[in-house]
Amino acid sequence: MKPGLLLIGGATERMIDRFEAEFTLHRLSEIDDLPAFLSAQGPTITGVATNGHAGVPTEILEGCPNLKIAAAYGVGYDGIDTDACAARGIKVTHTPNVLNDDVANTALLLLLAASRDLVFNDAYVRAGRWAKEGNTPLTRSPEGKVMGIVGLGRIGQRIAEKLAVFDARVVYHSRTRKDVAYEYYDDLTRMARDCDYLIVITPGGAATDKLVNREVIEALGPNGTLINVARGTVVDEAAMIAALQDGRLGWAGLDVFEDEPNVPEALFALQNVTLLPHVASATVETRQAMGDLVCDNLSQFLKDGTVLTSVPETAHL
Ligand code: A2R
Repeated sequence: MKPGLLLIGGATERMIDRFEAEFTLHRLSEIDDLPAFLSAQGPTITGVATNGHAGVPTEILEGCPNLKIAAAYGVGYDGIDTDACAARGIKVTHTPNVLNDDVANTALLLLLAASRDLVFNDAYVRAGRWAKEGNTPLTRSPEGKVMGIVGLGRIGQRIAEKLAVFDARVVYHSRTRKDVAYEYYDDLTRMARDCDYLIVITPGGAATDKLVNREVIEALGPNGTLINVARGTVVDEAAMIAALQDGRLGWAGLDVFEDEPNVPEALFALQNVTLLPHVASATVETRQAMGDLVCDNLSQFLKDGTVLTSVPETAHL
């Protein structure tokens, strides 16, 4: 009999095909009575496929005593209780690196869209306003500006490389200094004060909660642009909105929000923001590579008990 796999998050057809080849697949979305399912099938479940938001609910951890692997579709895993998984001997995997380029590209997309008022200008043409009202206001050039990256990890480093097209001066803040040519700031507020753009790309979770607080936002200031492709929790959303409303912060380009998919309505009224529905990695190519890595982790685990891309917290298992 094939081992059981419980699908908690979403998956593509290509992933489903591979899951079904190796596992008996159960989809959480099709289970009406979870306690009944867990008492009947829980012991057969060896793996779960999830994502960094849905995580692995405690009820499932407790109801699946033979669970050994939780494979997440995405690089961030702030919604997964990795301590609880490690304590139960469950390996947690994620999908680092394969999404670096598209997430970095999304940071550049938001940066350009915010700088050149892309959304406003597009709407202006579509509404037939150009012929009636004339040219739109001048926008801002990213060329030669100071761009601060908050979190110079796998994605942050790719962003830094891609910013070379703007001839920008790249600086960064992270917990530790890296062996790179970019200037390091151990103080985020001080860096924000020196920056025209602040690009946030740390993990979410408790350690980075509201890392970009009111003080950092005000240091970035009325001529500054905040780009967030990390997690909504990393920025104090209420402080950011207030600053965007009264001009203490110039512009923002946001792919992520505190309470997705709910976005504060106050943002809808602002001209100085560009909003995306958390799509940084959402290209056909990158989602396929992410899905393949989820499946490869599960397959390898079935073969020899090892995985390809463990999160650091369960790498010792
Ligand atoms: O640990 P360090 O010094 O390498 O810094 C990491 C930085 N970071 C922080 N920076 C400042 N304050 C913190 N409390 C803090 N915690 C972490 O974020 C590192 O430079 C960066 C994370 O890099 P990676 O672990 O390589 O993550 P990756 O693949 O770049 O993805 C970043 C995040 C995901 O977790 C998702 O939330 C999002 O991008 O898609």
